[in-house]
Formats: sequence, structure tokens, C-alpha cells
Amino acid sequence: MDSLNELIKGKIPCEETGIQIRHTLCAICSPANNCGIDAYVKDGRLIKVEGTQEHPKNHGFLCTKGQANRAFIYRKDRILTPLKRVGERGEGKFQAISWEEAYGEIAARLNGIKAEDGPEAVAFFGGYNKWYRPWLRRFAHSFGSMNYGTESSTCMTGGWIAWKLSSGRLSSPDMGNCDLFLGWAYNPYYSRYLNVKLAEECKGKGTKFIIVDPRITPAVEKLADLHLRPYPGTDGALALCMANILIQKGWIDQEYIDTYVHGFAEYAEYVKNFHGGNIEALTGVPYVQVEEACRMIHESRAMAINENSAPIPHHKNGVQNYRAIMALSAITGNYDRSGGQRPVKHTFTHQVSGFLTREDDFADGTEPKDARPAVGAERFPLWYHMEREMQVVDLSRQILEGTPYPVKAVFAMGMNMRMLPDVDEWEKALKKLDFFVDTDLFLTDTAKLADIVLPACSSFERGEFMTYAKGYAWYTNPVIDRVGDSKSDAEILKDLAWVMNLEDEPLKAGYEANIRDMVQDLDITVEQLRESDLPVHVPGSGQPPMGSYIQGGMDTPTGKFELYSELIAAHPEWGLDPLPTYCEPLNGGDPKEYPMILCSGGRLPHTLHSRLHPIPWLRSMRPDPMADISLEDAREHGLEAGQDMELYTKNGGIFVKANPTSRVPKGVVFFYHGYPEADVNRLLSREHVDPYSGFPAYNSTRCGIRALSGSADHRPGEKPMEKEEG
Ligand SMILES: Nc1nc2c(c(=O)[nH]1)N[C@H]1C(S)=C(S)[C@@H](COP(=O)(O)OP(=O)(O)OC[C@H]3O[C@@H](n4cnc5c(=O)[nH]c(N)nc54)[C@H](O)[C@@H]3O)O[C@H]1N2
Ligand SMILES: Nc1nc2c(c(=O)[nH]1)N[C@H]1C(S)=C(S)[C@@H](COP(=O)(O)OP(=O)(O)OC[C@H]3O[C@@H](n4cnc5c(=O)[nH]c(N)nc54)[C@H](O)[C@@H]3O)O[C@H]1N2
Ligand SMILES: [Mo]
Repeated sequence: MDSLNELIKGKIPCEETGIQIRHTLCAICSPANNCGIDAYVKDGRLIKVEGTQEHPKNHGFLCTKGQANRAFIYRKDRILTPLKRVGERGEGKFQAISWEEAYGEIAARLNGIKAEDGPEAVAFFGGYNKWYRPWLRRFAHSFGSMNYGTESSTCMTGGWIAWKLSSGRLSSPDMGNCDLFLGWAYNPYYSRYLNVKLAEECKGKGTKFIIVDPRITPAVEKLADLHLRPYPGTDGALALCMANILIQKGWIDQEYIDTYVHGFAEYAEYVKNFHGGNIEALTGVPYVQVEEACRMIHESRAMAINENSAPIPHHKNGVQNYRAIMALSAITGNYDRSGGQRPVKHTFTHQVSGFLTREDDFADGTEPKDARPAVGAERFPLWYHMEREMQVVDLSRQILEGTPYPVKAVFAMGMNMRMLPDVDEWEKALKKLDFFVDTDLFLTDTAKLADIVLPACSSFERGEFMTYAKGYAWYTNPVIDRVGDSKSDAEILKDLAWVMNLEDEPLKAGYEANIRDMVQDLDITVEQLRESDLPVHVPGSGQPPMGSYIQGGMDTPTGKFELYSELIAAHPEWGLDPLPTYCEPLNGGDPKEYPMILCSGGRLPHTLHSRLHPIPWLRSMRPDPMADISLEDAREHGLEAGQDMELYTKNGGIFVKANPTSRVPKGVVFFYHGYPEADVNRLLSREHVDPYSGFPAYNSTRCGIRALSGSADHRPGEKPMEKEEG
């Protein structure tokens, strides 16, 4: 008996203990990083996790976030049953109801609003977990609404718009074959730890690294041969200046440009505006360092550039800056060349897998013909032209103002209003809705505003299809008992399609049948996938040979890499520039009152947006909401480490702790998002956005800081500054 207890205590998997190891995936972070997990399970409960050795993505590694899966899945605020609001919105008073009752109410209310105000009066929102997106998009369309939108209104898509304008296709760096890596806004140590191994291998075999980042990060310390430190959002000016130098010195690939590039003459003329006389004033980077970077580019055989989803797009000039950076790949002949930028196609949940599923056919199969354009289509016409979905950043405004038409209900899956700019306005907007449904694992502040809350299950409790780079596909099985009465999002959408009687047989057929349709072109079946409890290699997968895309003609109006976008030129009514022109990033507000720059991007290694803040042992690594400020700024404001301070913008203020550090430049405040008690997105404006993409300028807003006395009425989060009118 004693020895059995020892075995159980040691979590030893064997017959006596009844502990089994089952394989599943971690879905805490983005699908590209859904690592394989060895789940130790006893009596249907998860008791321990480890990284799966045999998994082609993580090969046994698991980060701090993945290690926290048990604490995440059994978080105390897990929702156990469907809930119906009985108190005021936001009060958090709910009564448990049955699934049947919840579905009945949702169907009646959504159909009622559709009958009265039209289907577009209902918006469908999906949060960061991407796995149910094709189903939610199709559901919205089958309901008759173009108002489907996701967290990708603030993530990744800005960069993709830049790529689609330039070359008609997305791209990724061929890091393994380059001898110069231009790590523009690159710190995989925090945001993409699985990329670190390759980066360090490259470093070991002599690849040179330029890191472009305002901060001193682990990537700077471990990899950089040259570190350029522009102020946030000034990257476009820096890239254009580099182009000017490269062109003037003749360090470009003229033959490549003549054959594959469109608009070079206009671009070459424009970049002359960025030079030794102004670049340090514009960006903070000394001209000699820009010259040094250009020399390294000239001396390299092949240069690959980092692609990033957040730091470059999160500015009001994000798409243009992205285009300016990637133009360097074209003028040096590195686009679609070995060791440069590889054009790629994405498949299921946006992965570069080397095979194509029919995901898009499914997601877009029922797009309504004469529906009204989605929310944001007027303000962000390029976004709508390319994405054909709502730009979520404009949704709170449209709910509150009712223009161009009213939105009365939101059906959300995993919505977190705290991730979007101007959270106070979001709260008002969600409170104003006639009907609001949210599904989530946890009773979040956003869920507390809903009329009906549905309990979603985690990746350990459901089975799902997943694709990975290098030709892998996987169909997982549930590995633990479901927590409470939760269901998977895909099941919820299928059930609702029946209850609401949508005329969409495939949607009613359900997840597995839909996956069967999506993989029909592949040399593999759902049965084969389900037989394996690890990812399976899909026969025949792989990338087309380098050079084939440029030679075959690109998917742009001219068939070339467009430095001058003919799509934008053909739409003067959009008011956008065909060239990757630069504008300074900061928003209004008197610089005397708001003398500093707030950069609320960047990642912490042990958190993922809001999801892990409530987990004590992860929170313990950085317990307080802390603003990173330079030592000089700390001195000037009389701030010591850990002292209470106010961080404020034109929109309001939050109380945080000072974290003086030599890692950040003077004049810039870095602050991480997702803390409910000090929510930085309350300080940001939904008007301060990129007109090309609609992306919020999370990373460049004028701000100020002041020390607080530290007395009891000045605790973080308690007494924020009153919001200014107008
Ligand atoms: N200031 C600032 N704001 C930012 C950013 C920034 O850098 N700075 N980054 C932006 C970026 S890049 C992104 S991607 C967004 C992230 O924005 P969100 O996607 O909104 O991020 P989360 O806080 O993780 O919220 C997702 C919610 O989904 C729930 N959830 C998780 N898994 C599931 C599931 O399977 N089903 C359901 N129904 N719910 C689930 C979680 O519990 C959580 O409540 O934030 C953006 N906001
Ligand atoms: N641990 C952890 N990992 C994550 C996430 C998380 O929340 N936590 N979120 C995931 C998500 S949704 C996303 S979108 C990605 C984001 O990941 P990436 O797109 O790779 O970007 P980050 O790692 O956020 O930022 C990289 C660097 O950019 C710098 N930077 C910020 N602003 C600027 C700027 O204007 N110019 C330049 N040149 N550099 C700048 C920051 O200082 C930071 O060191 O991370 C993903 N991975
Ligand atoms: Mo993101």
C-alpha cells in the first residue's frame, strides 16, 4: 500500500497507479506554437504535463506557459454550465441553465433581431484561439451577416496586407540558408521560443544578425552583431533611409529589379527624403549605424528578414512601415531566392504546412450575396477589400453610434474587450447591446457583460485537427474528462445551426465531416489521422522550388513585386498612398503635457495576453503591473524601483509600479497589456489607428508619467485620472 502511495505521489504511469500518458496539444498560445504535450492522466483528471519528445514541433520542449496547463485548465473561474444573467450587466450575477434553454434563448433572440433589423445587426466575434474560426465565419455568413471578425483585426493581418500589396502572397524568412538575418523587431526568446534553436544554430555557423529594436532584449545580447534602436513606429523612415543608401552606393540588384520589380523609379525618387541630414532626428538612429547596416547587407550573400505579427503593424503607419522594410528584400534581389524571403501559402489555422486543405472553400462557401458591407468597411476600405470581414476595432464605435447601420447583438467566442483600444468605450458598447453571448473557458470581465455565457472546453477536453510546418497534420482525441458541462466551440456552432435551423447542411453535419471535406485533396484520410496519436506526415507535401513564384508571375496587378501598388492607385477614393510613404507615428495631444512615448507591445515570456495572469505561480515571476522606464527618466521623475507611479495619456491614467532599467531608451515607457487592475488599453484611442489596416497604435502613443506619494490612496489601479472630454 505504502509503495503504491509512493508511486502515485511520484505520478508514475503504470497499471498499479492507473496513471496513463496521453498525447494532446497545448492551445494556450498561437497555432504555430501548439506544442505536443504528454498529459499524465488519472481518473480522467490531468495531474502533470511534459513536452512530447516525438512531436515534430517541440521535440520535448515545453515553455513556462505550457507547463501551466494544469493550472490553466482547472482555473477556479472555469465556467461549469451555461449561464443566464440575472443581475446588471457586469455585476457577474448569473443563474445556471441547461444547454437546451441557452440554445433556445440564443436562437429566439438572434432570429428576432434578424427579423427586425436585418442579419447584419448581429456581429460574430472570435478571440485568439483560432481553431473554430472557419466554422464561426461560415455560421455568420449562413445567418446572412458579413459581420464576422476576430482578434486578427489587431494581429498579423496588417503584415499580410503589406505582403498582399507588394507581392500578392505571404512570406517567411528562409533563415536556415541566409548569411545575414535582419531581425527587425525580433525577440524570439520571449514570443517564439521554438525559433531560438535555429537562430542560435545559425549564429554558431557564422550567420550575421542585425537586430532592430528600441529595447535591449535577450536577442540583442545573444545574437546581434549590430543593434539599431529606432523609436517605436519610426521603422519606415529607417528602412527608406537604408534603401536610399543602398541605391546611391549601387548596392542593389539592378537586373532583378528590372525583371521582377514594379515602381522602382518612383520609389528611388521618394527614398531620397530620408538621409544623413534627418534620419537621427526622425528615428533616433545615428546615420553611421544605418550605413553600417547597409554595408552588412551589401556584403551578405543572402539576407532574410524577420516577419512579425505585432510590433511593426501596431502603429498608425504599420502597413506602410512593413512595406518599406520588405522592399529591402526586393531591391537586393532576396525575395523568392534561397536564404531570402520565401513566398508561402497558408492553410488550416494559418499554418505554412506545405500542403493545402480546403479550409477557405468551407469558410467562405456561404458568403451572403447582397449583404451590407461589414463593420469598418467604410473607414478601412483596403482592409475590407482584402479580408472581407469586419474590422473589429470599429465595432464599439458602430454599436454606440449606430452608423452606417445599427449593430444590436454580438455572438462571441473567447472575446476579451481588454485587448482592444479604449476599453471604457467597449464596456459602454457591450452594455448597450440588446443581446450579447460569449463562450469562454473562464468567467472573464467581458463574459460578465453577457446575457448568456456558454462554457467552452480546452484543447485537452476536445478532439481537433491541426496542421504543422514541414508537412504534418494531426487529429487529436480528448485526453481528460470535460470540466463541468463544457462543450467544444465547434460542437456549440453545430448544435446552434440545428436549433436555429440554418439552411446549411455541411454546418449541421459537424466538425469531423467538415474536416473530411477539407482534407479530400490530400493523400491521407481522417481515419489514418485518427489512428495515430501523434502528428502524421502528409505524403507529397513540400514547398515549391525557390524562384518559381517570381518567374511564374506574382498575384499582383502587374505580376511583379510592386513597390508602387497599382491596387491602391486604382482606388484614389481610399485616400491611401501607392508608395510605402512614411508618416510620423505619434497621435495628438500636446507634447509638453505628454512628452513620452508609450509602447504597450512586446511580450513577457511567462504570460499570454490575459490568459495566465490569474495563475499564481506564473504571476509570481512579475507580480505587479510594472512600467519599464529608463534610469534617466526614473531619476528625472524621482522614481525608485517598485515605487507607485501614474502612467497617463490623453485618454486617462492607470496606477502602476516603476521598473527603472537600462534596457529601455530614454523617453519611452514599455508596459505589458492584460492586467485588469491596470489596463493599458484604457489609455489608448480607437481613433489612433492605421488607415490601411485599421490596426490600433498600441506601440506608439504620447504619454506622461508621474511619481505617486505611496500613501494608501495611491495604490495601483485605485484612482485613475479622470478622462478628458473630447
Ligand atoms: N496593448 C496591447 N494590446 C494588444 C496587443 C499588444 O501588443 N498590446 N496585442 C494584440 C494581439 S497581437 C492579440 S493576438 C490580441 C489577443 O487578444 P485576445 O485573443 O482577445 O486575447 P486573450 O486575452 O487571450 O483572450 C482570449 C479569450 O479567449 C478565451 N479562450 C481561450 N481558448 C478558448 C477556446 O478554445 N474557446 C473559447 N470560446 N474561448 C477561449 C480565453 O480564456 C480569453 O478569455 O491582443 C491584442 N491587444
Ligand atoms: N510569451 C508570449 N509569447 C507570445 C505572446 C504572448 O502574449 N506571450 N503573444 C503571441 C502573439 S498573439 C503575437 S502577435 C506574437 C508577437 O510576437 P512578435 O510579432 O514576434 O513580436 P514581439 O515579440 O511582441 O516583439 C518583438 C520586439 O519588438 C520590439 N518592438 C516593439 N515595438 C517596436 C517598434 O515599433 N519597432 C521595432 N523595430 N521594434 C519594436 C519589442 O521591444 C520586442 O522586443 O507573440 C506571440 N507569442
Ligand atoms: Mo497576436
